[in-house]
Amino acid sequence: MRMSRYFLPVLKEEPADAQIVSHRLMLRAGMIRQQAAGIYSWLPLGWRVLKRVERIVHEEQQRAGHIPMLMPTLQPAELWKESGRYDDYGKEMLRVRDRHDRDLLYGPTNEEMISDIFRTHVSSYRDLPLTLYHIQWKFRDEVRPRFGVMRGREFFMKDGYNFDLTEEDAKHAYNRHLVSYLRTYERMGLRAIPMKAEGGPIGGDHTHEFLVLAETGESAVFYDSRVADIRLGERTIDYGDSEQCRAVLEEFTELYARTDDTHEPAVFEKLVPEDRRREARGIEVGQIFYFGTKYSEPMGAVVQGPDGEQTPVHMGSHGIGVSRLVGALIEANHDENGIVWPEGVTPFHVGIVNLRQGDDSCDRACEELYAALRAAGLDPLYDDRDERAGSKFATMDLIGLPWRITVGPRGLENGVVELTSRRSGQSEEVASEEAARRIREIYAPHLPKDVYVG
Ligand code: 5CA
Repeated sequence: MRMSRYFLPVLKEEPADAQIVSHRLMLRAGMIRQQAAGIYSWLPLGWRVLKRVERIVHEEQQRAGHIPMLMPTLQPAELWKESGRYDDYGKEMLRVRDRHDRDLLYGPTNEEMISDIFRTHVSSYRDLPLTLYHIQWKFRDEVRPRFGVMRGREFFMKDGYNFDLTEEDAKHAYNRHLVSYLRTYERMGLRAIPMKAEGGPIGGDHTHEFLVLAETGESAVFYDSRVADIRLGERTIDYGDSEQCRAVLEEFTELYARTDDTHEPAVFEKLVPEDRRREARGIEVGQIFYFGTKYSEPMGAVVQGPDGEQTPVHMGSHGIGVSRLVGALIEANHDENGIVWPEGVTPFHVGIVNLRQGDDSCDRACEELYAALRAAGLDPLYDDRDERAGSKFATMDLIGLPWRITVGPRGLENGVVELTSRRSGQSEEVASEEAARRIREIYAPHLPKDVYVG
């Protein structure tokens, strides 16, 4: 993309009404525009990050064997009356009436609808196990939408639903989701800690939330400091192997880590040595639930078991806050000059700054670099505007691309360009081809995997 042709409405001034850094930076970097309380347009730069996050979620879900689909945002009220949640959900649910006086609602989640799809099309245990998911906009009429996309009213969420014959199979699905979530967050360069939590309106007491530690987080968390050091890393996991998945769950959940909903001070003090006790704040970026037959029973999601008996399926649901993650990523990755994107989610892979637009050799070198990077399947953002160097650098720093290549007349005389890391601030002078090679190498592990992602 050429900056001169792009739509990047960066703000010069600090937005007055944004309380936390991610919200401020998303507004300043021209990523979002608020349209109503808790409802946002995703401007081109924000949309790119949202799509990168979404893609990683898709890839990791499909790697775990989960099947993508898409359900609508509007749902008929009848389905929710069957489960009893139409009344329970209260004011958080946005209710709509159509021209035929039929009651609809803007879906806050999809347990009912997926159970309806399941009961219509699945009748035998031979079709299990089955896990379906989608990534779709949700609406919850939050009392206090705040912090930009962190607590929106309309937000983008991945929600997945497993259907299993037995509790044991459903627990495997639960553990498999935990592993796939760990991988998902790690690929984004985030450390999210699974913590014992509460079921809330979704239900079930077998549930974990995934929390990214951040001072601005809305949840109070209590944990053993050692839990923050565990990584999944590059180990190979066979998602079909229930023992392997269970072992990962145990490794990540045996140490004390709880949100304030489940925190027990006496247990905390008993289990965790004083020097390892941590009290902090966190952003909830996902939650997994096992709730047995809570929805399948009232909604008739039953299959014929091996013994010929009709039996309600065991279910769980699993959510990732895709739009919230964009804010959480910025909370975890910024400095005083702006955002610092991890390579896995950056909106563009590298910025090219032309220090003397209109100079033949500078223009030519930039064009060659731009073409070479694009030919390698990368997305460079080329600042080809006729602006001062200082202003170009400030914009690049604000929008946070992890790498910048600066092309100027003096360097070119010596056959070099400057390659700068946004995170460390360190620069190196290298030949232009070498800069392109390095960028290709850095991004090789981050390029889209060979999975269908709609
Ligand atoms: N049905 C279950 C699992 S699919 C469910 O809805 N879970 S949830 O309520 O925990 O939501 C899943 C994730 O969506 C949360 O972990 C959080 O990251 C995100 N989320 C929830 N509410 C909001 C909101 N108001 N704004 C932004 N993200 C949200």
